[in-house]
Amino acid sequence: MSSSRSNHISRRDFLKSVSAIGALGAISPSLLMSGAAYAAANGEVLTGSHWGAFRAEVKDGRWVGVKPWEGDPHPSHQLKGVMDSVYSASRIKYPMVRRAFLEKGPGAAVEERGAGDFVRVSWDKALDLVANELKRVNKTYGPEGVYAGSYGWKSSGKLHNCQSLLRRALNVGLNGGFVNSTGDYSTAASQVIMPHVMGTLEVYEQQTVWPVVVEHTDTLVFWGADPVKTNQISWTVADHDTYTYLQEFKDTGKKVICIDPFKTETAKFFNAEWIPIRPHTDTALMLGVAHTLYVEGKHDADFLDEYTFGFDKFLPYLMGETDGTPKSAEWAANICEVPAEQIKSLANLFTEGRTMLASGWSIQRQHHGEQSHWMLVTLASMLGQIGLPGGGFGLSYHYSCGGCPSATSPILPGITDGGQAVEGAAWLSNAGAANIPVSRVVEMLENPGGDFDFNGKRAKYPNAKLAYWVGGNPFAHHQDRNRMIKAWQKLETVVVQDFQWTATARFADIVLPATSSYERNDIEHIGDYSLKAILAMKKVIDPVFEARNDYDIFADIAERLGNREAFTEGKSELEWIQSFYSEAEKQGQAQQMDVPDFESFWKEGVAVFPISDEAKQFVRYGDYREDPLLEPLGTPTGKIEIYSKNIEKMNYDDCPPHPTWMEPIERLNGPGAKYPLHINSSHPNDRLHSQLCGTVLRESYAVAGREPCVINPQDAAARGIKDGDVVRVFNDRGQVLAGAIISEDTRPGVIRLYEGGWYNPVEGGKPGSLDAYGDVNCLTPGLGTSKLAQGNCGHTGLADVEKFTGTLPEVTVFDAPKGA
Ligand code: PGD
Ligand code: PGD
Ligand code: 6MO
Repeated sequence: MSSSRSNHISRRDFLKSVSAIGALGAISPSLLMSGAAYAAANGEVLTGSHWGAFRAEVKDGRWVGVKPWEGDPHPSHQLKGVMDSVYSASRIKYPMVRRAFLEKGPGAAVEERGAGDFVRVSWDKALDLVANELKRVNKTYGPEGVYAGSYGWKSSGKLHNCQSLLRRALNVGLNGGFVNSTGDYSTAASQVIMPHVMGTLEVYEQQTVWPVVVEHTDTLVFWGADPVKTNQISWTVADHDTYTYLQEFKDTGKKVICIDPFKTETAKFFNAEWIPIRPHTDTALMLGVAHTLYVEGKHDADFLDEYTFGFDKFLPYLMGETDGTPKSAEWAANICEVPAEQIKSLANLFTEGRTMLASGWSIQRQHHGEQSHWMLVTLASMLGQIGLPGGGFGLSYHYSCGGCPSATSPILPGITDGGQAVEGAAWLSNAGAANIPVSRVVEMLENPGGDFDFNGKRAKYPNAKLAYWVGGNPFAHHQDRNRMIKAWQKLETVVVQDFQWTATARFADIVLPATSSYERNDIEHIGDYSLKAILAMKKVIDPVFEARNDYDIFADIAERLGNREAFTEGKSELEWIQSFYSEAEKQGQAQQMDVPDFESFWKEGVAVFPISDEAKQFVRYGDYREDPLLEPLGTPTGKIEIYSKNIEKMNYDDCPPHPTWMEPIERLNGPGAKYPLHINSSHPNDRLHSQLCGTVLRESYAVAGREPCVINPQDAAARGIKDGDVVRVFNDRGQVLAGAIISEDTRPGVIRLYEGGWYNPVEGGKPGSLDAYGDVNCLTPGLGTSKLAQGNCGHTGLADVEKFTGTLPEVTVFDAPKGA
């Protein structure tokens, strides 16, 4: 989960302005009555979501058409799925309770979770059950009994942020008595290591802007990054401006290299040089390039001297003096399967002109994932171009249109969860009584009271007995599904609030139907980085079936816990939206920006902000390069840390104090590899994680009704698999069915099965069951990246594949459970 830090307003800033917000208590009655805030029965409504801003066409109260906002230069093809998600068969219609739970109480027949036996109840009954359970668990097990670290890609919008709303309700209702989570599944390893190395997060920060890259970069390297695919969506409302610049770069005819086991959309778009690296060996390849630079005297010794710390401690490792193994091109070639000659020519090419090393995040979402981005920074330091126009490295060109110049725009605050901003990571809050690294949730359930390490600290796993999940799908996003199913049985109560019958909802005891973001009003930025506009996310249609807004659900729960007023602060939906807008307006006025008043804005639906010439020239680390003494980095030495004394002090066996090649627990052709194929579980081109998997979009990509699995022709031939066959992908952790696509797009030894396919166990609830649709996380391992970051290793894992010859199980997961 990943808000651009530039978008964040800390709670402190927010509180400073509370008096101003208070002053807008008097909202003009004409506005509240104008109908602008209510879904129109007929006509067109401008609104937006992760997929961009769009106009929804409404007929007789039904959403019937969608067309992109005129300001979107490259609308996502997923928009039609967005519309379909509202009416899809997988929609949750009513509050539902698992029968055994309803009849026998919390903890009853937990092994039946996932079997789909639900009973419809009234909203009142459901809310009473939830509130009573929260109280009971809090009273019985104390402030660490409720897990509300609920993670996931919820919907855009500054008010209907269901995760903040959940924690806000528990803050006011249980006095903060709940367990929270830290970090995210996207960049867990990088966001912990980068502050040690660069003094800042990197992953959610503005890049050297695209106009500078287009003009100055000679070689653009996408290292495990597919910006054409992943920039379709944003954390706020996608602007899609990157696509214009990708085209501009392409038009220059300059060199683009894609280092990736898969021939990506980006590689195809640029007709790039494709280096089909063996997965999980990027650190070795980088070391091979670094070694070549050093032995050929092509490294920038002056840059290393002036701007970095600890190269002298890293060098003996690079040269093999500390471990007897020089990290030569030949050494690297043996590991990463890129020929030594090619590694050497990369070293030459990178020094010949301006080189931008643009990395995605898959290479840190793997075992020892901390090392790859640390080594990337080290390599960029040896090239000496950090802080020069078009040179250096970037960790966010592929995400939410990072690198698009930022407009002169005010920043919207949003609903708060009641915690304080965390020092050094202002996008997190310290709400809650305890905290775990987000992807350690299964370990927490397995090992309450057990120790865990995290970034230099040691803490104990809390004893959580109730989990409340909103806006996320852990039965899609978490690894090692079968291990997870067993761990889930330790919970006495599971509450899930969603608008889709996800696998997570199916594994719940109490299921509450939420509205989609198209059934309520909200406000959001367009462009995480470009901040190019503020959008009124207007309600398109009235809530379907018995769906209710998360806000109203939590207000009712807060009331049952005794504190509705503290939750709502007496404000209506529109009053909240106006309060956020007015705060932005005030900022804008203080900085001489031209910000329309709220009434005009809401009527217009969007306020677009100008982009200055200065913003189009931004060079990341330009100021540091210019004056390293006056503009030091936020690291202990004020420099780029190739060696970290802080990490040295932690003394972790799995994260040494300088970037190091470390064997992951399993990798293709690695020592002791038990299975012959690597599973590439990258992000889907046709949906957002699991979102929209239950929509018409699936018709365009499913193979034999299942999630597609791309297999190289050599691997397919060796197993007698043909295009369109149903295959079984399996390892010791699980087994899934998928539909085969035979293609050279994936290198030999690597199969691709996107993350986010809906988990459809043939025997619901039973660990080890065959998954009929294709949830890749049945196959991936659940361990942490290292003691430092404890991130997820979603991209790690080996398996085998065979043609499926048994009786084909039906795919049932895209319909609601029986009777629901
Ligand atoms: P989504 O499918 O987006 O996945 O995991 P995440 O849990 O974010 O789930 C969001 C859920 O929120 C959906 O079920 C949606 O219906 C629901 N929702 C949306 N809006 C609302 C709302 O307003 N209210 C409520 N109540 N619910 C709402 C994503 C995670 O997966 C991420 S970010 C990454 S980077 C990881 N990637 C990988 C990977 O690369 N490889 C593997 N193997 N595994 C991964 N898992 C991670
Ligand atoms: P992935 O697709 O997982 O995306 O952004 P991230 O960069 O993590 O991986 C990018 C590329 O890395 C893929 O082409 C994959 O083949 C390659 N790769 C995998 N393993 C290796 C390896 O070991 N070495 C090398 N060199 N390459 C490797 C994810 C980002 O995308 C995130 S976190 C989120 S939450 C968003 N999710 C989506 C989404 O679900 N769908 C779309 N369309 N767009 C998204 N954008 C965001
Ligand atoms: Mo992510």
